[in-house]
Amino acid sequence: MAQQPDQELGQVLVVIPTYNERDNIGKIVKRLHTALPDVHVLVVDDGSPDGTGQLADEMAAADQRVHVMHRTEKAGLGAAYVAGFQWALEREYGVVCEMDADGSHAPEQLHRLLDALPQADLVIGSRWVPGGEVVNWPVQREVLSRGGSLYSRIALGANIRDMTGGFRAFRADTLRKLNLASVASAGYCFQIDLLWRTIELGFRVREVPITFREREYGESKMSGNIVREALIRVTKWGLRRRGNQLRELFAGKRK
Ligand SMILES: Nc1nc2c(ncn2[C@@H]2O[C@H](COP(=O)(O)OP(=O)(O)O)[C@@H](O)[C@H]2O)c(=O)[nH]1
Ligand SMILES: [Mg+2]
Repeated sequence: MAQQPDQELGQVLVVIPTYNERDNIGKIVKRLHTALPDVHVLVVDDGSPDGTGQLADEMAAADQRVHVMHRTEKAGLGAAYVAGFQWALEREYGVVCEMDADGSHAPEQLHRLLDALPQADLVIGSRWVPGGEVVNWPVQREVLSRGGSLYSRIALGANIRDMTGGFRAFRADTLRKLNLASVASAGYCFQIDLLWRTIELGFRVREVPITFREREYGESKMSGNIVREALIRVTKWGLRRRGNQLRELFAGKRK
């Protein structure tokens, strides 16, 4: 099993956003460091009322590989990741990963993503490619996830199966080009937003199969507002893309 993707790519940081994940955060970081002892972790906590932030502070005090960012209020997964990525890009990390705190993404499979990164600029841990799977997920969540990916694929014309997955490895140099300061997607739409920016800039995106497992402890933060945000934004991006295609077509005809 690879410790690092490639010495050339540099130090790996895994950003873990948390909101009320007290029962999960210790376990997940322990599993991560058992699988990949050299990676660093940044927990981005939005002032969890259940004390996740304090627990993360205790973990950081005992382990130099663990860092914590405290934010004052629950502002969505997207905002937490943007802040975490900016923190990473101000430091010497060569690879920046996304992973949920709740155990849905297996740290033992992170090496699959890292192993593929030498041939890519972004690697997505994918539920919907051959070899990928979901375990214990309620059927309505599977329908929502598959449907969301399919709709986004058609609207954006992107050849990616799992557009909404949150188990990812970016080269830091890819993230630097994505204009993170302009990302306004708050919820899970953030995942589509970043992927779309990456594709539009012509970066290489690869999917590797993962097993996604529904959480055992704590609660999902998925909501109707999050779904609506994604639907509206993806539709807007898709229409803009079609508009650009039409403009190019007419410009070509006039020549
Ligand atoms: N910092 C922060 N983390 C969040 C927020 N919403 C969700 N998360 C974290 O994002 C990850 C995925 O969220 P989860 O609720 O499990 O979503 P689901 O897997 O789609 O049901 C977990 O680690 C959550 O704690 C938020 O508003 N702020
Ligand atoms: Mg989850």
